Amino acid sequence: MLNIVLFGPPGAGKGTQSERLIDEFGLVHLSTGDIFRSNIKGQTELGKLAKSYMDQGKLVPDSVTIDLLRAEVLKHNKPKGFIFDGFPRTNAQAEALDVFLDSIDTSITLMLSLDVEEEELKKRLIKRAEVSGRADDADPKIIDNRIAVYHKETSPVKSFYEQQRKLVSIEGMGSVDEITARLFTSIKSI
Ligand code: B4P
Repeated sequence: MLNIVLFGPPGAGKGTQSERLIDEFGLVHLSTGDIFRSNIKGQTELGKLAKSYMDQGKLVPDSVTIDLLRAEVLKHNKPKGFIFDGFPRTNAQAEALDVFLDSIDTSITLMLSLDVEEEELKKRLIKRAEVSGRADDADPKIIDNRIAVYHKETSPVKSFYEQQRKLVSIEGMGSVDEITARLFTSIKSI
């Protein structure tokens, strides 16, 4: 199986690039952010809980997120592989993902980490707020908080995969097509 963690700060282009990767490589796209947003829309209990964190720019608790991810993976019968978009976001999530994938006889193939300058991230998120209606994109203070949470809780996940020699950093500045081409090159050179 080809299992890719697509990683990066908020607004790095994880969702945007995931769409291109699933088309090219026939992978299943699992975005924890998308799953939470669809639960918020459906007004489920999970959605209400997730919203209370997301609207403040905080991470949804690990226990909830890890259980959700496991259940989503198990919904797919004999997939070619997965793109994990926005997961893992903490070392605890990364460790739990390794243990879980091992239990189903697979593992992460590589982590592709998108590097984008902070000013560019903010610009992209503010622009997306105009069309997305996402509360977490609309307020610069919440965006700042999401970026701070990324630096404190999420960026250490890179070292987790670096120790396993699975980390590949990708220049995330430039046009969507340019970044897609860089990602394709990395995956095809495995
Ligand atoms: P996510 O849904 O993962 O959202 P994101 O990090 O904001 O966005 P992404 O990087 O996918 O950006 P996109 O491609 O859309 O998370 C939202 C929230 O959910 C989190 O803050 C957290 O609360 C919660 N959550 C999710 N997963 C969790 C987990 N595992 N544990 C705990 N909590 C979790 O790009 C952004 C914008 O930029 C788009 O408008 C796009 O069009 C534009 N763009 C993309 N590439 C561009 C380029 N090259 N040039 C110009 N614009 C570009």
